[in-house]
Amino acid sequence: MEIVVFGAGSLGSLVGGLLARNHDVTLVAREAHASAIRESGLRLEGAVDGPPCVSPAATTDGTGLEADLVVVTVKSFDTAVAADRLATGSIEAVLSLQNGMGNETTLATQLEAPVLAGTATYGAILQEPGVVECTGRGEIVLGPRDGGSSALAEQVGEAFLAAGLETTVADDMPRRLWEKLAVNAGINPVTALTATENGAVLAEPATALARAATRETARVARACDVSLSNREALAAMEAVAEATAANTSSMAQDVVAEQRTEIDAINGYVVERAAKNGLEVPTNRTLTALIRTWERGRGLR
Ligand code: KPL
Repeated sequence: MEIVVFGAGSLGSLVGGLLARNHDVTLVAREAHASAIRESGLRLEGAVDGPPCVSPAATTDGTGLEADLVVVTVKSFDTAVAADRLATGSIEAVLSLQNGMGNETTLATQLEAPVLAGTATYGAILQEPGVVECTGRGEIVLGPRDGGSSALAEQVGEAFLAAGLETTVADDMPRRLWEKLAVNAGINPVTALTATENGAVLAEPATALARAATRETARVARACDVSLSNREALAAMEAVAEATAANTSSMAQDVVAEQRTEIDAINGYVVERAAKNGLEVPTNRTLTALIRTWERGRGLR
């Protein structure tokens, strides 16, 4: 398959690097990362099996691309721009592997190709341009964005499995996306605000805060007709925090790098949907306000 990974930061570089062992992969990345890959290839470190060096193509220009599959891994606030660029090319299928809600709808509105939804709990860090480290083996779940099954989802799932990525093809992606949102709503802002690793949310005092954010998210999911109990959401959040205990969440990485976070598409989305359904979500509201205040203080919004 000809595969483009659009937004090759940490997760995109890990996924793209592994897929490059069996497929013709192009990474759309920032200038320094793209030129390091063009010069010396991409080095895969940490919890990955197989040869450590791969040679995908790398570019900074996301326009006019041709691909059988585009894996979109940009931050949620860049999805509309990514979709605009992708619309100038020729693409057979798209998979969103992003945090937060609303990404698939943005892509599907602007592109003619079928859009699959996906979630990922792999831990990855871009150590330096041209070097990505897998800091924790997680799972990728993907499937049609409205639920159900499709031959395309099966084909993409097989390619991911063959690349050594733990992958499940699911027929209930709307529910899976809410479950992942509940995981991220609990882990990401709490670890970002306290400069801790994911495992911190398993112990007091952070656990009460993370659990409250996750429970509120499950309640909003149910108000949106998605069957997600508090118990299921909490079990998912705790399982991810345990499996990735030593990892730094993407939002904590953003804060360290003084970059804009995905708060709007995670806790901000929960607050928005709660308001539409007449629900109070005080913990998500507080976490959203704190992260937005931090972003404003650094001129990031
Ligand atoms: O998705 C993640 C993130 O960091 O954004 C988790 C699952 C919390 C893994 O770190």
